[in-house]
Amino acid sequence: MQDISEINDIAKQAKTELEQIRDANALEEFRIKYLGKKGAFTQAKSSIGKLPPEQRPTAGKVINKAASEIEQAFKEKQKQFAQPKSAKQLADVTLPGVYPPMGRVHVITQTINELSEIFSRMGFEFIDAPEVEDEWHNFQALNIPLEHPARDPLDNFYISDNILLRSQTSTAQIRIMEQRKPPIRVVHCGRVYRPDTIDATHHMMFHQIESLYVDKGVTMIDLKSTIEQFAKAYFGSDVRTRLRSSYFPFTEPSAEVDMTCMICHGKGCNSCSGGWLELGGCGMVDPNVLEAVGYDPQEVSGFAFGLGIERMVMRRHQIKDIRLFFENDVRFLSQF
Ligand code: FA5
Repeated sequence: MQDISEINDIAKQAKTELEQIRDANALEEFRIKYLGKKGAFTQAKSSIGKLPPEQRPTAGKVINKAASEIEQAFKEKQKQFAQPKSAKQLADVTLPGVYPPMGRVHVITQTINELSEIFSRMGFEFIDAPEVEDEWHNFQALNIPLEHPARDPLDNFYISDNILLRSQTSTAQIRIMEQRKPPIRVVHCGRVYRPDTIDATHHMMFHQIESLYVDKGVTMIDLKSTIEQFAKAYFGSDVRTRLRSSYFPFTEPSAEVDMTCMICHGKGCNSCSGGWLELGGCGMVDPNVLEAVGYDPQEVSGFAFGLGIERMVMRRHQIKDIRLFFENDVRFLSQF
């Protein structure tokens, strides 16, 4: 070493090289080159004695400082390439435990579980049904004829000519009626698919709950009281429901189910329509549907309803945007 500036150059070079190191072998080569017995810093230290006496104290300080900085940076890098400890080394029972972050059941699944409990208490059986359907179950059997606009390929997710992702859980009505004879009292929850434009209240994939009750002498009163009981059990005893006349091809008469707004309690506010919010559709099973599955409409009658599950959860928790359910943001999901 000729003078102190040389040590600064070595330190700078060492830093640059260290930053570029990507594996343990290169790190070892670095150690030998700079920090080993014959390394640049060791040699610089031993050549202090060759400097003029007045420069030696300053040179010693500069070398020690640079060497210790590089040593520190070297140790940090070493940690990156450290081999994992053996199971024996890790088995120190005196160490505090490390808890993995806990997952949780998605709020929609939680809701489906809750709906299952509510409807079980009311005597309904939970059933399963496929999401990939044929046109018979999604349309024809539900009294939706070939020329009906609801069958437009642009309004559905067709997989092939006759097969599509179901657009409504009403398919479950047909599935169960084909398998069983009345009395039938069932509920089905699941995903449905529609190429709707996504916004705060619409999604292309969402969940519905479908209910079907077929027996001798089932009337609109059974329908109305079942919906009312369910709404009170899920939303709270102060909630009221109403049926508003409507049209669905598979029910006659048909109605929209409305519930009182949970913000203004039916008085009317800017979150609802005159104190009411739509929950879904319902009606008495159309005789054509009963005939399609081989039932005699003179002998039995039934009611059915289908409600949007995301919209229900949004009402209950005052969630403003349906997209939150599907974005997997744990800050949202961990609240439920
Ligand atoms: C139906 O799907 C009928 N199958 C309901 C029915 C069942 C009527 C049995 C009669 C008898 P509708 O298309 O209105 O009806 O959908 C029902 C509910 O699903 C709506 O009220 C709404 O809550 C929800 N829904 C509809 N489209 C969307 C969407 N794009 N995103 C989120 N929820 C939706």
